[in-house]
Amino acid sequence: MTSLTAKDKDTVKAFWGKISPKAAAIGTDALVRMLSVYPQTKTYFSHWKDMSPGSAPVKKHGATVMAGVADAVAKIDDLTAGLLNLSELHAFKLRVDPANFKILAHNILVVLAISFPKDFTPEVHVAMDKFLAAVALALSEKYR
Ligand code: HNI
Repeated sequence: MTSLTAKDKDTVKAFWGKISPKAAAIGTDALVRMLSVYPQTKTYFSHWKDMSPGSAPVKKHGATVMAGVADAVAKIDDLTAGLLNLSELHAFKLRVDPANFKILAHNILVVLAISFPKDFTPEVHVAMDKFLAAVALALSEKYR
């Protein structure tokens, strides 16, 4: 994986600054897409009362996931250490197949592109793609 340059990091932080007020809605949309386009991901959420688009648990978890991404933006200089506890939780408690991190990262990227067509320049696209790939990799750390 190509690592984030100093310029990429600045681009991620600036773009995040713009979109963070809408983070919960972005997370919800990304989760809805993930569950619908990659239905195998639904197995992890079978304990929810309602997994349908716009349901309370989907909205709540959309906000939760994006709070995790916000935390990752803050820890962008050392994602492996910064996300170690979250990685441990997903690996040993939730037992999420790490292939799914890339799937959610892709869905977040799609929602960002759709929601912010003007701000989502090629430069932002590449920086966010690299950042989300780095987040997915950091979350996979405890599986090794
Ligand atoms: Ni994930 C819980 C962050 C990808 C399944 N997840 C969380 C929590 C955060 C979080 C934060 C709450 C932790 C806590 O309670 O302390 N998850 C993230 C991030 C990503 C991610 C930042 C990737 C960008 N999680 C995924 C994926 C799956 C997943 C891809 C499965 C397909 N996560 C879960 C499940 C829970 C969870 C399941 C518990 C939710 C619940 O309601 O029980």
